Order: sequence, then structure tokens, then C-alpha cells
Amino acid sequence: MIERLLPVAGSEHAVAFDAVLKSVHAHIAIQALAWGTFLVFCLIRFRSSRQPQASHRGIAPVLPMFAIAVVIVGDVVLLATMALPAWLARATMPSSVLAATEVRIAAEQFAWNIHYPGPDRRFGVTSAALISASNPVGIDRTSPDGTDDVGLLNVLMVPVGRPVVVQLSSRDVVHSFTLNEMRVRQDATPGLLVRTWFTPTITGQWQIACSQLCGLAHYRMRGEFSVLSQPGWDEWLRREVALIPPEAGLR
Ligand SMILES: [Cu+2]
Repeated sequence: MIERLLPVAGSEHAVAFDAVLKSVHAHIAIQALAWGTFLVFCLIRFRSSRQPQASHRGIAPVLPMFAIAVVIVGDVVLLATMALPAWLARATMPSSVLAATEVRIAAEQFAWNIHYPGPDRRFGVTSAALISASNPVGIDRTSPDGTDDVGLLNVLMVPVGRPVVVQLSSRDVVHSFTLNEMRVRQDATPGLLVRTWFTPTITGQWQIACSQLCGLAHYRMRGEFSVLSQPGWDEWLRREVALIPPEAGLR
């Protein structure tokens, strides 16, 4: 049932994360039910007409001890068998960055500036002085690796089936880069370059969202996010490179 409440699980780690989420909620629901039942029992058992004088006697101490033991054992089991393995798998970056698709994303009020390294898979030099409407990430086209780089505003395209490594930064305040379907959420903090990653398992069209209240127009800090087939993504990148304006980013 919970699957219908969640966005589609579109990345490799999404299944493990959803399993943790469901187990934690089941654990909490069982505890809430047990403690709720205990409370109702106490209200009836120790009602004033039956017991006018308050007393702590009458409840076997084994019952609350058992309830506390269930909480502790349940938490330890959840941590050891689900949460820690899921976190460890996420905390380890893909062993081969060469096999991954890398993008740099600079968040700003209220947009995502996305820098693709282009077919040579190497990022060219960028400069704040070169930022313009046609060059949102300020790519220096005279730098050796910068001739085929693609800079786009609010458009994130990635291929399916390979790890995507995102190098995330912010130009102003704290934002939070969110891809709900990939179960990805990472703060973008000014002065820090943080990496996050995911491996998409399905193709589709969704949105980038900002999950940190970052200013008056936070609500419209959205971007287009698509997972394409590998041939579809290769073709998209080829077309984007062909569209690079000849004058943009030349010093
Ligand atoms: Cu934001």
C-alpha cells in the first residue's frame, strides 16, 4: 500500500531506502498500538471510582520492561540489518568514476546551473566573469577541455543504467538538491563542493526540486529532470554540442 504513497522508485538504492522507511513506520505503528492499548487499559483499570487513591501498584513491572525491550531490540535489528547496510552502500562512491556520468550543478536563487563535460568527459575551465544568458555556468571556450562543454539552466539529462555523479555547489544560500524518484536529497552549501550519486534504473521525465526554504521564490526553484536510454542520451548530447553558440564563452 505504501508504494502508492511514494514516488516511483527509479534508482538502484531506492528499493533499500524504501524498505528502511516501511520497516521504521511498521515498527512505530506497532509501538503506537501497544502503548495506546496500554494507556486505555490504565484509564479503565485505575479509574477513580474503582481506585480513588492514586497508586503505582497494580501493574506488573515486567510489562513496561518488555515494551522497552521490544523498542530497543527492534531499533538495533533495524539499524544492523537495514539502515546501516543501506547507508554504507550510499556512502561509497562508485569505484570507477570513468564509468559514471558526471555533472556539476551550481544552485542559485532560484535555478539550477548545470555543467556537462561534453563528449570528452573532461570539464573545461569556468569563470564567473563569463556567465551570461547564453552561458549560464560561465564556460571558458578557450580552455582546452571547454570547447565541447554544455551549460544549461534547469535541464538535467542523464542516461539510464550507469552511475551519475553530481558535484554540487551553491552561489548564494543553502539549497537542497532533490530528485524524489531517485531518492536523492543533498544540501548545496556556499563554499563547499559536495558530491552525491545515484544509478537510475528506469527512464522517465520528472523534476528537480529544492527542499530547503531558500528565499521568496523557493517554490518555483524547479528543473527538468529526464532519464534517457543510452543511445537517446548520446544523441541528445550530440545535439546540444552542435547548438553551442560560437561566440559564447570566448575571452
Ligand atoms: Cu533553493
